[in-house]
Amino acid sequence: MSKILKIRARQVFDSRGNPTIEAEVYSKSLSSSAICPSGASTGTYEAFEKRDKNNKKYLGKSVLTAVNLINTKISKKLKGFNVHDQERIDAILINLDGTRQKTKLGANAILAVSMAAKKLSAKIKKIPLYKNFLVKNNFRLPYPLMNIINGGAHANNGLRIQEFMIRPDKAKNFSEAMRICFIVISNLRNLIKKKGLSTSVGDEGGFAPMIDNNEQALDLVVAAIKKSGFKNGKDVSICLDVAANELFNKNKYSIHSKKYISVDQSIKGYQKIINKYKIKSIEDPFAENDWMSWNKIMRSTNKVQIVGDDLYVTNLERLKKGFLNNSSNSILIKLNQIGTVSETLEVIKFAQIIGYKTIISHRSGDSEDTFIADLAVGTDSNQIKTGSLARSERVAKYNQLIRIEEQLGKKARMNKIQ
Ligand code: 2PG
Ligand code: MG
Repeated sequence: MSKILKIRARQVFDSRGNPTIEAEVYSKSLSSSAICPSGASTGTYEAFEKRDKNNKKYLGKSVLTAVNLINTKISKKLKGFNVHDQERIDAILINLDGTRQKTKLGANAILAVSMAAKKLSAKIKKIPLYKNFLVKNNFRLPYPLMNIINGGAHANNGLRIQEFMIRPDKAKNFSEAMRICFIVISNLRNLIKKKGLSTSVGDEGGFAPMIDNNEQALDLVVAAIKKSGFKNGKDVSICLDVAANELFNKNKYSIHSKKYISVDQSIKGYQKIINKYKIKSIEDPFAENDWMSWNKIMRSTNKVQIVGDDLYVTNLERLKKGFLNNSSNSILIKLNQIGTVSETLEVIKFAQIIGYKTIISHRSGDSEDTFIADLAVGTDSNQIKTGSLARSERVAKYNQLIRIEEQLGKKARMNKIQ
């Protein structure tokens, strides 16, 4: 009943229209499938995404070799194993690959199988997926970090900062959090329209108006919050993902304008916008190898959530290094940065032990798969970052959280931000 019978994979497409992998794990009578996401602003230390670089039919982007590896090698190896033993399954996949960054099989192949196994295990146990992770009772819902203006590598408007997000800090429950975000986004749409700018959206569903000045974007967000009748910094907070890897050159950064300036000047720029716009969270303020600057910004503020994404790449070794260096107080979690469900859970557990906030995240190339919504609840993560209230691959995760809240009924509670 719980034994893996076979695994089948297919090439499907992600939200940017690029090929990606769907794996389906079968037991005797049931099966579950999962789709691997894909990033654009990727960190150097992320696990490897395997693509058929030489297959010109898909401009080098197909994943047919990885699909074939699942259908042959991986399926053969995992046949007969207990699907509830996730750690064993993941260990076998890691060993079968045998490389540090999962370059042989591809982390995209490995992760699709790992997630599908986790889903099948829940299905066989007849429990919802969120009950099949770390938390066993007292489930809490995460606060949404909604990305409402897109810039950087996710849009072509020239905005330096990649993501301008809102977090409804005063929401008492998840549905209320969604209502607050809905109102702010609706007002933002009107404000952008009034300025004669386009309300078309970027890769993560946030607006991508043709503005190229961070403060102009921040002014728009503040105005939308105000127009909605909320207090910026109290009811709704502004959060940023700078994705500074993309803005780094020879120890200088071009975060605040196109001009490259020193780290100290960049920190001054951060302090200015933190105070002016009451910013509560900054992700990847500096580049992935610039540990000193992370420590500097941590020492320059104690009010702001500093989030490591490309810095940690959901990797335990890098998180330990960051902890010793006092680099941040929070970590972004992306399954495909490390490549298996078990390793992801290890990182979350360690982060929570050292008092870091865990934020579960989508990728800019994502799919209809809602695994991360359940993962956020099942790991007691404080926040979830999964785009705006637009594009079904983003909204699907929020809708799943609404369902989970409904299922939990009176027992449902929100996580804690502070
Ligand atoms: C990020 C992510 C998700 P990408 O930088 O946090 O928003 O983007 O998937 O392109 O790395
Ligand atoms: Mg990021």
